[in-house]
Amino acid sequence: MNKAVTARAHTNIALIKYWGKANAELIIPQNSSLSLTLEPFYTDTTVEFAPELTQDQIKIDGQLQTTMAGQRVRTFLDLVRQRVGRDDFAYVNSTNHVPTAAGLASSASGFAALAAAASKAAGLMLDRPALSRLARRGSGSATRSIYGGFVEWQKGHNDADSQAVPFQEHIDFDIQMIAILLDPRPKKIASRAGMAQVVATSPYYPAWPASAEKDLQAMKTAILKKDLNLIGQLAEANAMKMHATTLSATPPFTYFEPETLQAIEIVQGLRNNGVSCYYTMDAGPNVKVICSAQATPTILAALRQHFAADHLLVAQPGPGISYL
Ligand code: 2P0
Repeated sequence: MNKAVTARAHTNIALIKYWGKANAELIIPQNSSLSLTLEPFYTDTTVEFAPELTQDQIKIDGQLQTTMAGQRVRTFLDLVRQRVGRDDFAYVNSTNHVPTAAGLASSASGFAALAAAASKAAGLMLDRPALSRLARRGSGSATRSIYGGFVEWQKGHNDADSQAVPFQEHIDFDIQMIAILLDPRPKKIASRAGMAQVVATSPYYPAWPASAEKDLQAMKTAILKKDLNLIGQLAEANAMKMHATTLSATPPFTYFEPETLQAIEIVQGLRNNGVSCYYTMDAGPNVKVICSAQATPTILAALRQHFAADHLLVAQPGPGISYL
């Protein structure tokens, strides 16, 4: 019997970025990455297979999907159907509690929740490593959203070994993030296209995976030492190395907007005044500040002088996948 299954997945922000694929079909990355899963940014997705349907019916945030976002979901459902040998279609209803496509990685929570809900609705009982590998086929960053806390995506070599592992699920030191929403519009160059262009054309790209692997090892040590300053320094430098590859691509591009630099200057100014805070950025103009809960009121006060209060979102370490 068909049953509706609902899963919740939180988004994650990488401290060591995934940037570039070794295999585009299987989404095997060129480098391992490490992220922090965040509360309260999540996606709830319900999947129900239904014999009466003649095609998948996909709703995201209440909107019936007919274009590209819908196609990625359909392709993902095909993969699930193939695994269990069924050919019926499904209702998918997904609600993002994350600003979609604004650089807060709604594809991470979206495909992680879809992997969990669709596989269970189809009758597959997957453990977390298998769920992580399945989520990876939807979107690389979704691989990590199966787990809470600090999560490492071990790049592996193939479909069977490229998966996330929890590095530290329960964090017992003070770390959080402030996301500065600079631009709520969907981003101009999707991360998928951006990273492909960089891998194909940037003469600087080969330096990236090598440098990221070193950063990852240093980051793991910094986390184990609960050294927030070192975590922040490493994350900031790693993010800027990633962004340097976009300027060296042909044609060159950047995710920076004028306000991005303004936000970075505020963070640097606070730091010069003894406030411990660091920035990271993904494939969009938004800046995320890595800091302690203790320093957050001071940082928010400085940011509010330039940015609207409702564009400043505070996030704490969040949990892994759950079924509702
Ligand atoms: C990350 N990003 O590690 C990196 C840093 C953006 C910059 O993972 O093509 O949407 O679906 O695998 O996962 C965003 O890329 O790309 C991303 P696909 P995805 O978080």
